[in-house]
Amino acid sequence: MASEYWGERWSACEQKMARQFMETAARKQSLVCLAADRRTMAGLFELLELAGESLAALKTHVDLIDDWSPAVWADFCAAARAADLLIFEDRKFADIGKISRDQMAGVYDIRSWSDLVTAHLISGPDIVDGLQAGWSDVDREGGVLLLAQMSSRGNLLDSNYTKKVVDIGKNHPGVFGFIGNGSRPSELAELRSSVGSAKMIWTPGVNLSVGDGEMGQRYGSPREAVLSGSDCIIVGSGIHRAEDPAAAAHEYAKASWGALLERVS
Ligand code: S5P
Repeated sequence: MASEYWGERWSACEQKMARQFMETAARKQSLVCLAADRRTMAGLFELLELAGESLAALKTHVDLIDDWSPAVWADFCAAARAADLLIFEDRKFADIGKISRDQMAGVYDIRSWSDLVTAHLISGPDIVDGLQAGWSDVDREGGVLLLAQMSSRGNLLDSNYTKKVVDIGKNHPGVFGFIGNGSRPSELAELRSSVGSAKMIWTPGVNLSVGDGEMGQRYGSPREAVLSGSDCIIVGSGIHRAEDPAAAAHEYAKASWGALLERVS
């Protein structure tokens, strides 16, 4: 069933986790990854409860939660899994390989519950091996999303840097895919053409109200992002700050799924 919706992405992208994401997305008719940027555990549980059925994945920033504890976090991750969601910790690792491996452990023990993490490739390709070693240390598997572009204004990830990240990442089995900038559909389309079909591109900087956000964030339309080659829209404040997060999540699901059907048709 997922194969008919995803077209060439399904046939080219054989990684287990990518297939799992595409199947969940097809079942829920949504390409939405919620950026669950709330600062209390109660706020996170509430979001999951309200928006869960419209989501295809869940993105966390574990270090911004004021009342974090390992036990409550374990319950939260269990609730996310019960809602059939991959858990994506947006840690944006950037250190040398062996330190990144150790940073997967520590207080938050990211390796034990994350399916996906983000990393910058600024320190070189060993960071991917370090993160993969982190998951192996606890007999788990995971995938790395490399930041190839960013949505924030004035960022230093120019097209030359993007190209180098893609060249290294696209043939690395530990790389699940790339973060592309949803606020600039033309840049996203260029990214897709250099990545090819075999890796995911996930996209922050999308909102149903296009334009500038807070502190340099920029937004483009979810539909255009998907038509330009994005496989997943990462939506934060568009959902968690909406008056009715459930209705907002549903709107983003509809827009993103409709765009996938349009892209594949
Ligand atoms: O370039 C980026 C990369 C990421 S992962 N720009 C981003 O905004 N993000 C993340 O996406 C950011 O950390 C936040 O969690 C989310 C966007 O949130 P929003 O409220 O602006 O939709």
